[in-house]
Order: sequence, then structure tokens, then C-alpha cells
Amino acid sequence: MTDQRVLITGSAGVVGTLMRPRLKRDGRVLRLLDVAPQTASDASEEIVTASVTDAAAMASACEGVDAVIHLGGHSRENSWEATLDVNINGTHTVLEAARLAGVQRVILASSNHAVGFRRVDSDLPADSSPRPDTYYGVSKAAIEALGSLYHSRFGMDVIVIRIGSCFETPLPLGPRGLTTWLSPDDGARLFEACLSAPSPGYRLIWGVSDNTRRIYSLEEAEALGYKSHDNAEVYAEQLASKPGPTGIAAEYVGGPFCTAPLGVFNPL
Ligand code: 15L
Repeated sequence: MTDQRVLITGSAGVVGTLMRPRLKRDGRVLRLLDVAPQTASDASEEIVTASVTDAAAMASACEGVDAVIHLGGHSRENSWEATLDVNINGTHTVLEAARLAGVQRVILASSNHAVGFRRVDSDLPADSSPRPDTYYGVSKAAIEALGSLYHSRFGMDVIVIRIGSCFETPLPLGPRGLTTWLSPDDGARLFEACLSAPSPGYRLIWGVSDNTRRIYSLEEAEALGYKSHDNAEVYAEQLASKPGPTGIAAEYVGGPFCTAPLGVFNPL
């Protein structure tokens, strides 16, 4: 039996770094693509140093691949030009390369910031229409639309995950993290569900742990086979003394992104 080969773009980024060891499996090769240098830890890893905006590099990166997990791109607010180039054109380049190489399944990383201007007071369905809070959020809405297009036109299975906040712990995020956290282990469970669900078609799902203070619906992710084992609430005591969002940031899903200046790199 030949190995399953999964291409991960943006594998040296925050989510990529957390997923890399967790998505290792016997019989699976991870092809790890990033602009940053990386080193293969063993024969089950293949390294590609390239940008998702490079069509030729993406074409060869997609050769012999069974599925793509596309995490590459700017992961927060940036200039319009950089966001357009790397996030929107980059995702188009990835999808087009995957299509031409015959890759049947692509998993795209969207974000809560695609719907950042939705109110926090509901169990928000995963397919809520976009209400972006930043240029970054606009790019994530565009990525979702591109995924839908590639499914409808070409029959590719495309699963788009609106990720809450995927970090080792919710502690750096402050109290908002108690709502938005996707634990790395749950993240891996979610990606495994996305890789193995039979013929999913086009899906838009939330990427979040089963947090006590969760405001995103898990119904759609669970329908794909995801089961969260983690809950950010175990960090609640440690975060009790930290200031939470106030004003607009407290009212809307995007939190601090909703008031940060547009087009300015934001380390939040
Ligand atoms: C995101 O989309 C970012 O990529 C991540 O760095 C976090 O800031 C997260 O949203 C969040 O909302 O906490």
C-alpha cells in the first residue's frame, strides 16, 4: 500500500508547528511547505521551501498528494496589498495547483475574523455569512468563497475551518481565549476528521474546543466526525485576574480585531 501524502502549507507557522507532530501517522508522509527554512525530522517528512504565491512551486508541491491542509498566509492584520497577495491570491494559487494535480481534498484555514462583526451572544452557526472585522477577515471570507467555488465547479472536497484561537494554551489570549480556544490536540482531531470523512463535499465548520464559554456551534464539525476532548475552562482561574475585552471588543466575535487599525500589522 502506498503512503498517504498530505501537503501542509504554512507548516512553520503557529498552527502548522502545533499540528506537525500531531498529524504524524504510520503510512503517512507530511510534505511541509513554508517560506521559512525547516528540517525534516525523519523519512516521513518532506520539506519544501516556497511561497504559496509561487504557482510553479505549488504545482510541484501538489504532485502525488492525497490532500492539502492550507494554513499558509498572513495570520493577522496586514496591509491590503500583502493580504491580497498572500492570503487571497495565494489561496487561489494553492487551489488551482491542487486541481491541476488531481488532489481531491483541500482543507482551508479560515478564521473567526471572517465573522468578527457578529455578536457574541449566540451559538453561532458555522455557515453564518461573513461580517469581517479586518482586511484579514475579508481575506478569510474570500478564501471560504474560493473553496466553495472549487467544490462547485470541479467537484473537489473542500472543508473550510473557521479557527477560533489555536495556541498551546489560551493563557496568552487573556479571558477571550476561554471562549475561542482550539486546543492543539483538538485541532489535530479536527484535521484528522477533515482528512478521513467520506466524500464531505463543501463544508464550513468551526474550529474550537468544547469550551464552557464557547459561542461557536460544534454541530457542523461533529457531523464530520470531530469530538473535542478539551475545555479552556481549566485555565479560568489563571486568567481570572487578567483584563477581558471591553466595549466593542466585548460585544463582537472578533474581539480586539474589531477596533485595531485597518491595514496595520497587528501582533494581537
Ligand atoms: C486568528 O485568526 C489569528 O490567526 C490568531 O493569531 C488569533 O489572533 C485568533 O484569530 C484569535 O481571534 O484569537
